[in-house]
Amino acid sequence: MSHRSIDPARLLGRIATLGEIGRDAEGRLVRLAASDSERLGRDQFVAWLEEAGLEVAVDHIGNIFGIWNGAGVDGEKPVMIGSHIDTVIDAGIYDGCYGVLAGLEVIETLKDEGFEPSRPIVVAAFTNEEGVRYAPDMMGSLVYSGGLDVAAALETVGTDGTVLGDELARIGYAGSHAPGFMTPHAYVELHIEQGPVLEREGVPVGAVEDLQGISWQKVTIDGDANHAGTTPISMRRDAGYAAARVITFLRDRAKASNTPTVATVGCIAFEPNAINVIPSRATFTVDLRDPEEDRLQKEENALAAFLELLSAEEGVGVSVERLARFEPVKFDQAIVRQIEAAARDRGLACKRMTSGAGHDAQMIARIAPAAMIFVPSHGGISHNPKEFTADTELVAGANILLDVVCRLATGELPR
Ligand code: HGY
Ligand code: MN
Ligand code: MN
Repeated sequence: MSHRSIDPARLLGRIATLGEIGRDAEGRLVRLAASDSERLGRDQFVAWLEEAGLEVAVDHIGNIFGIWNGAGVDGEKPVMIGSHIDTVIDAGIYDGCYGVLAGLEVIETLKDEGFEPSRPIVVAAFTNEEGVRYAPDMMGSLVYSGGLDVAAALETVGTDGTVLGDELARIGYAGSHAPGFMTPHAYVELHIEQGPVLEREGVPVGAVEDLQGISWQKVTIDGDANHAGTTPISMRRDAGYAAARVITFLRDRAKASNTPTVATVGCIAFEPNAINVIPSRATFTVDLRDPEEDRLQKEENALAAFLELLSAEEGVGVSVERLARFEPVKFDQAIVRQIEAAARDRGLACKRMTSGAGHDAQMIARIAPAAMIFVPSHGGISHNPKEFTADTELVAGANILLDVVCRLATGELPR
C-alpha cells in the first residue's frame, strides 16, 4: 500500500533553522515566551505560514494560527494541529517546535498534492506553553479553551517583573482575534516523548491516551539573617537549611511511593545570598505530578503538613503561592484509535501511553476531541540541549500525523 509522505528535507531543515533562532551569548537556546528571541522565532514561523499561502491569524494572547480553508469548506469546524515554539532555558530544538513544524508540513504536503479536505486544517503555535517566564504553563491554550480569562492572563507578572500583555504588544503579537475564535472539530499534537519509554521498548510511535495532573507552587521560607561564624546552630532560624529539608522530604517521599508520582524543585533563591550570612529567606518552586488526581492531592496535603511541622521545628515562617494546578486529562479514544490504525497501516509498532509532561493538547481537550502522537526521545532526555530524536523517527511521526489528519479532515469515521 503506497502512502503519502511529507517532505523530509523541508521539515528537518525547518526544525534545524528554528533551532538556531534565539540562542544567547553562550549559545544556549532560550526563547522564553514573549521575549525578543521568541519574537524572532514567531516571525520565522509566520514567514513560513505566508510562504505556504495560509491565512495567518493571531489572537489576544498571541496564539498564532495558519489556516488552510481549502475549497469551500468555510464555516466547517477545522482539524487543528498544534503545539508551541517557546522554550525553556538551555532547551533542545524539538520540544514543541517539532509538532508545530510537522503540522505546517502536513498542510503543505496536502496542499501540494491537491488534497481536498472537507473542513479547514489549521496549524497553531500556542503562547507560553513552558510557563518558565510567566506561570502557569500551557497558558495560551488554557486561555484559548476558556480555562483562564484573557485579561487576567495578560496581566500576569513574570519572573523578571515584566507584564505579559506589555511584552506581547512590544514584540508585535497582541493579536486581534478573540481566543477560541475557532472551535476545532478535532485536535492532534505531535510531540517528542521527553521520557525513556519508547526508546527503551524499541517502539517508534506512542498513541497518548492521557496526561498526568500537574501542581506548581512557590514556597517562601522566612528565617533570620545572622553571622555564619558566631551564631550557634541551636540559635539559628536558617531558611536555607529549612528549604533543603523540604527538597529531601519531597524526593524521599516520591522515591518511596512506588507510584509514578514525581516531585521537582527547579528554582531556588536565597536572601541575602552571601557566603557568610545565614539565609534569612529561601524562595523555591515545587512541581508535583501524578496520573491519579487523588494521589496528587495526597502529595499536596503531605507537603502542606510537612511545611507546618518544619515551621514549628525550625522557627521559620512559611508561605505558599499556587502557580498552576491541572487535573489529569483523558484524550479522545477515537483519535487514539486513528493513531494506532495509521501506525499499523505503515507497519510501525505503536504503544498507548500516558504523558508525563504537560501539553497544549490537555487544554484544547476541554473544547474538542484531542489526542497526541509521541516519537522517541534519545535517552529520555528533554529540557536539555542534549534532547535528540533521529531524523527517521521524526519523519515517521510526521507521516502518522499526516494520515490521522487526512482521516479527520475527510470525515472518515473513527476506527
Ligand atoms: O511542564 C511541562 O510539562 C511542559 O513542558 N510545559
Ligand atoms: Mn512541549
Ligand atoms: Mn517543554
